[in-house]
Amino acid sequence: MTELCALIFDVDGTLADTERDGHRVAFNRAFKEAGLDWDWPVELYGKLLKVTGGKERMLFYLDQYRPDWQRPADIKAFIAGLHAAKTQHYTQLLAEGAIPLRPGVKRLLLEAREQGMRLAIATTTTPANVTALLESTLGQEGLGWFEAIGAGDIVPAKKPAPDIYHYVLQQLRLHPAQCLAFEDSDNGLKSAVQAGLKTVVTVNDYTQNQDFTDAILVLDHLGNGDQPFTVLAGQVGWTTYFDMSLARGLHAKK
Ligand code: XBP
Ligand code: MG
Repeated sequence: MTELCALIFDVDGTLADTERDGHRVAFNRAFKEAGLDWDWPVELYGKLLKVTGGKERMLFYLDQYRPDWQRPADIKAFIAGLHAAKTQHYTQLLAEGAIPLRPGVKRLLLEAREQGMRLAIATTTTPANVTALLESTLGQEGLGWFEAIGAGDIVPAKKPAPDIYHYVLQQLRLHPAQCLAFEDSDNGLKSAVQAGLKTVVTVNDYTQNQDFTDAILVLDHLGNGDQPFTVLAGQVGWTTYFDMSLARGLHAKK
């Protein structure tokens, strides 16, 4: 039987609930600062999340919701500048401690490290955002816990394409069968499953009604000893929180 060697985590929505109170707020600040009349309320942002990647999301917004907005000649450069400002606002928010890790994330990372499990990240978000989140929640050394970090534009096709997982697997020099992935969205799940990874989903407010048929387990969150998870799909036995023994059990399942 293939041994479980690594856990690969998505970032936004999985490690932390970053979208509503982090990315969305940062986008709106950047829009305001640039003198734009664009504004993304909580509900609209849920619809925009269909498109992964901040730059891609802004272009989608213009196409779908602001077709009459007069575009500058170099729209790509304009969006890139706006996105750089958004990243500044987002990393600032995180440095202020605005967004904590989701329940059970730090506990699982610590247990995995203790057992010599390799850790990696596969995300659509900008690398600076990953650094800001890990440093603000795990401290300066947090980034070093992850042996491979696949993020942002390092691959041309973002999730739901499997490219970012292919990249991370290559960095780790592991086969998909040796790893377990953690995601929170249908786009993320598609990406991981297409790369051949067994995937655990922890849902959030934006993703709870999406289709997670291909996940091996769907939970509300990873849980803790004093904060049991709710199983939305899949089998966990008597466990009330996600630990390495559950990870190994799921990985071994046919
Ligand atoms: C996350 C995203 C990201 C963030 C914004 O998707 O879609 O685009 O919302 O990040 P996933 P940037 O969790 O599936 O990786 O603005 O830095 O692109
Ligand atoms: Mg996500």
